[in-house]
Amino acid sequence: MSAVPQADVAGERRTFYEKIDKAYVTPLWEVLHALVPPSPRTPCVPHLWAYDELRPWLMESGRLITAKEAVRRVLILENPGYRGNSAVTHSLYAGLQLILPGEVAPSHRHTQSALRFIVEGTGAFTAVDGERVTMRPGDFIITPSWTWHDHGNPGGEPVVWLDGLDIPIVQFFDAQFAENYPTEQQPVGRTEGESFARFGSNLMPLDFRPKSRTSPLFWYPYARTREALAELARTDAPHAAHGHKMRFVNPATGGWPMPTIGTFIQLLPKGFAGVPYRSTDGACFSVIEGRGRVRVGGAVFEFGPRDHFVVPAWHAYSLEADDEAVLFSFSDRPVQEALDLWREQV
Ligand code: 1HN
Repeated sequence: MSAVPQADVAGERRTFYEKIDKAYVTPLWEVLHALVPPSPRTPCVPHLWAYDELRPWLMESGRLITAKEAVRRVLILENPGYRGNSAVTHSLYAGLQLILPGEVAPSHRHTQSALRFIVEGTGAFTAVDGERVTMRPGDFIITPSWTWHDHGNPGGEPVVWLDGLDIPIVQFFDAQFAENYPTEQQPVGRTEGESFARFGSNLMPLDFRPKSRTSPLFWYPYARTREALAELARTDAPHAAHGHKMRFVNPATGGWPMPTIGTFIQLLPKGFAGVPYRSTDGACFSVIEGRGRVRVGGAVFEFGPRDHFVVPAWHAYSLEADDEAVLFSFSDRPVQEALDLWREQV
């Protein structure tokens, strides 16, 4: 039995907290429940960005600023539950980048890893460490950490792609470095397709030894991806939640293309109605083909080609397709797996 009445205890505690607070000390028992919740808590919420709404704003940004002045002309897909943080999930960044005919996005490098998933238009290129690749819708391209990269559009139409970066992860570790290349465009030292010839045909040079965890293959063309999906769909029964889902691989290691970001492609057969699924890696999706809907957290988001949506960590979601649909997605799964944190529930 306490000799002190409860009201006084509350007052005494407050006085105590104020006293120690001045010395940057704070009691664990007031925050313990929030620090170690029984299941994942995220500030992020599910959301869908309809391309029909975003496209006019992308084109408007094209009139307001050049790619050169902007450095990168991007509209960030910012999670509605996590405004002001330039993040689509708690750990990842997403944005839609526009490059107009004749424009150049100047060369630079940074420790953040990036992916491009081409949404609209053909004829722009991205250059990675001296090799250019022409972007086509559905192509998945990586810009490994600390590689020089610039983009250009010598073609005749606007080109839009989804950028996915590990910015919040690198920020968390305070490990950001960046620098500009001395000239606007880096010199082209290799012919287009060299990396693909070396690493894109289930072959690699005999003495190749990976120097990093990032894939030496930086272009995963949609033509190949689509073929693989079609064959899988022809021969396999779909997974109850995912339909026909594959992960992109680093051909030199069998691991993920990048150490911080996992990337996926899935085909939902016409009429598919998936069972609910959740995992600890929240994901950002880009719709390539088909129409359907995603049910998540009591909401229903109808999707069609070029729409983007986010499913936060440990939010059960289910996918449905009216016609055959293809979805690209990316998440922080490689990081969680490396740290033995990743869990899923079907
Ligand atoms: C970046 O370098 C690119 O190279 C795109 O296209 C988006 C967002 C934040 C920081 C660097 C690019 C970026 C970025």
